[in-house]
Amino acid sequence: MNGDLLSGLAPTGGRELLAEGAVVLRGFAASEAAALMAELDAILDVSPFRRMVTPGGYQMSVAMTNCGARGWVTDRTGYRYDALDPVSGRPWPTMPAPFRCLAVSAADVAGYAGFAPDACLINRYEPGARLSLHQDRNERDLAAPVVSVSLGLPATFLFGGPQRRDRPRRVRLESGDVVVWGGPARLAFHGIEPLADGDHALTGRCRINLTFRRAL
Ligand code: MD3
Ligand code: FE
Repeated sequence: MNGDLLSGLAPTGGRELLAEGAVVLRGFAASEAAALMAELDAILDVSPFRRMVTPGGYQMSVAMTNCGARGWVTDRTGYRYDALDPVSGRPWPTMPAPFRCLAVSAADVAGYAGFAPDACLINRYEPGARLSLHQDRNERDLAAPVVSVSLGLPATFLFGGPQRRDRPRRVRLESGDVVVWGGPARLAFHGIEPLADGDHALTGRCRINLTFRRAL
């Protein structure tokens, strides 16, 4: 799995090895970004962005929604994947084919053939919104990677280690960048610094991040 990337060879062809198991594909989604935003509009008609509440009782600054057979939700009772959107009371919108194809091909390029995402968490950052350091461990199969797609305003991603205390590296993610997180990077602590204000032709005054996961 992940042969040449894990063996320490120099990255080639736009693949940039951030750490063992973390592969950046700069601009991989750039040519499809507008099509992805059009699909997002249809998702939002059914399951709009909402700011969820953490188990600790804080409202998140990032607004979220989902598409796919499962969606990630948080409320006072905890974090989980759910087949139903608690706002609409209906299933999450189907994962559009252009979303799925992009995620599967990015995973394939990074060495994860056969990635079968069943959940896509969609995050919206407005100026000042941030995501504090956390691990993603609500997924049943931690051998499957997570694929993230950045759209709109740039952000500073914080990439830490396996322990919360590990000092994070700062990585700038721009519109069209795709990152595949697997192997030892899958359980790394990570976050997003408060979004700087700006205006982007694709999204206006926000950043959108799609994360594709195998939840079940
Ligand atoms: C590394 N999202 O949704 S994407 C998240 O930009 C999340 O919205 C951030 O962290 C965002 O959980 C960062 C990059 C990312 C996503 C998931 C990961 C990196 C990851 C899971 C494991 C390790
Ligand atoms: Fe995360």
